[in-house]
Amino acid sequence: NAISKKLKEFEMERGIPATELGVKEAKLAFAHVSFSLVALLIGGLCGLLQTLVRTGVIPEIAGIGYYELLTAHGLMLAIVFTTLFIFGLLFSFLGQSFGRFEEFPRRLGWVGFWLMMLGVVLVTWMVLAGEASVLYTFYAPLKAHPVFYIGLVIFVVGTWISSGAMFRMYADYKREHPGVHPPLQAYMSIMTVLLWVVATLGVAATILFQLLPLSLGWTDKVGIELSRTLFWYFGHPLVYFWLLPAYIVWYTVIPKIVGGKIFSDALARMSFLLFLLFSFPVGFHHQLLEPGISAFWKYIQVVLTFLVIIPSLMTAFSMFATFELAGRRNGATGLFGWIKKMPYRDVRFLAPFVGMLFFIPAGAGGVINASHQLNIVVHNTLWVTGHFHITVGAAVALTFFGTAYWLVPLLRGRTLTKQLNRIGLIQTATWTIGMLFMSTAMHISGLLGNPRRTGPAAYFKDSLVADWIPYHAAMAIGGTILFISILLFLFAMFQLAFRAPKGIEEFPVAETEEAAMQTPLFFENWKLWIFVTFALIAFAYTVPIWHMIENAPPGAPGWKLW
Ligand code: HAS
Ligand code: CU
Repeated sequence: NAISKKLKEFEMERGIPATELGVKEAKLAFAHVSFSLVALLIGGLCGLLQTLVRTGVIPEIAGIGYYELLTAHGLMLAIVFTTLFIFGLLFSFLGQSFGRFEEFPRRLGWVGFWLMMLGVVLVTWMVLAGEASVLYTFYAPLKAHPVFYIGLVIFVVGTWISSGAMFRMYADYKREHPGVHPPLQAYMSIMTVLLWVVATLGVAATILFQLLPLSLGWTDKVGIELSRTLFWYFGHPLVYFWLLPAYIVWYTVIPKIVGGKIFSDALARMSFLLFLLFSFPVGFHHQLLEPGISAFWKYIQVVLTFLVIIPSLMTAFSMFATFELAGRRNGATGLFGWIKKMPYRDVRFLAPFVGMLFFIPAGAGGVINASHQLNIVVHNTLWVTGHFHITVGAAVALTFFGTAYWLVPLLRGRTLTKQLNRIGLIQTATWTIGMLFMSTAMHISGLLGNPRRTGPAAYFKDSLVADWIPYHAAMAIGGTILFISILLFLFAMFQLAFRAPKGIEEFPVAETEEAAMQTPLFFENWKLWIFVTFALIAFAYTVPIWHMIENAPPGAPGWKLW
């Protein structure tokens, strides 16, 4: 047809593929991205409905109340939307880096995709049927239907198979190019999936050995502290699994869009390496207020938490450097002259940039959370909900939105038009306003003691907590604006996938600045880094987990609270 003919001509002319991504690779990536958008729609709708139910604007319908909606909201957005979008994006990065995939890894990619879909269907079915109102953390001793856990396992196995496909491609490239650094985007993508695979070992352990047997009735008690510890061993690196793909875009795509270069290849690789090393031994910062873990081990993991902030600070530094150098190339002067030179009218830049702005207070909030004394004030309040809506819900989500505006047309052989770019700008603005309303209200009312994950309660009318009511109104308003933003986004994506004019969208990848130093080859020493990663995990977890098992209370029966 016309488009492939045009592509062919283009390829002939330049002697290279029109885009490094072949048609088959694009199909695989688009399958992931398009289903991630379905999850975004369902998850966003459930988010809006749970706010309205909690605020008392609407009643629960057909037995689907606050906890069912909140569970679906969390799972659909935090797990399904993110993971599918990320795998689609990483397959695109690998296609761009390595060219066409071999038949075998591409097949694996499809097997992984379909297993993920099967897992999602089982999990969603159970949640909507009211069999698994356990929220996205499915904490013990809450007990869901076995099919819920089986769905989760199938989903995770799917991701492992897709990750295997990626490892295979990376290894093939390294074998064929000895002594060379694989492209930066490929290195970062592999680091991201490696982080995911190591992290999911923990959650797989608690599901397979604790929660599923409990749910099937094979055991009648569950060790709560151990289960939560295995969950957070996964749960913290999970947040970096969301963040790192956004960072790949910040490091490698944004410089191109602002007309600059990647500040430093070595710095970028090193920050990702540090994420691998320090993402795992920090899960206790989610359990600071739980008994059964000694203060010493909490302290150790808090120190390590402060270490894992460093690669984010490196990223901030690198972004400022990129912006300033690009600005100066375009004639900016002075310390802040670059601010006037950025392409704010390009959604591919604006959305991720607003995400970066959100990430400044979001990161500061994380540092507050990690400080034990302050955690006592904020733990289990809406403050934490505010924190993760400006991390994953703003910094990461906005980056993914901005990315989708070039990725979706690229995968579909179409181009981003002026009008759709303008819709993108409006959509970014609505997301920003909605999120400002919602997350500010969450942070403040959290400080006033407003608990998270608590259904509509009669005590709201109590004069003691009447202060919270205006904040709930602000959250409902913010949530509504956010949902409108999602609808705008999905409209634009539909147009970009099926209606926009055909053509070749550029895959924006920046070049690197003239390097002050060469990237050291030991960054490629995977055996060493995986060893150090597991050594740090063993250091931070062996003794406290041993204490948990040795001093374990008899265990708790599973509970179904709904
Ligand atoms: Fe967090 C709870 C600590 C980062 C997500 N976090 C959560 C939960 C989620 C989450 C989902 O220590 C709730 C889990 C649950 O359901 O219970 N978090 C941290 C720390 C960081 C952090 C120390 N979190 C994230 C990221 C997330 C995320 C990233 C998702 C993507 N978090 C915690 C703690 C808790 C917690 C406790 C438990 C709370 C409790 O009690 O339950 C750090 O990684 C943050 C480092 C980030 C920075 C910011 C760097 C800034 C950059 C932007 C530069 C801007 C530019 C633009 C260049 C230091 C890179 C400039 C332009 C101009 C014009 C100025
Ligand atoms: Cu964490």
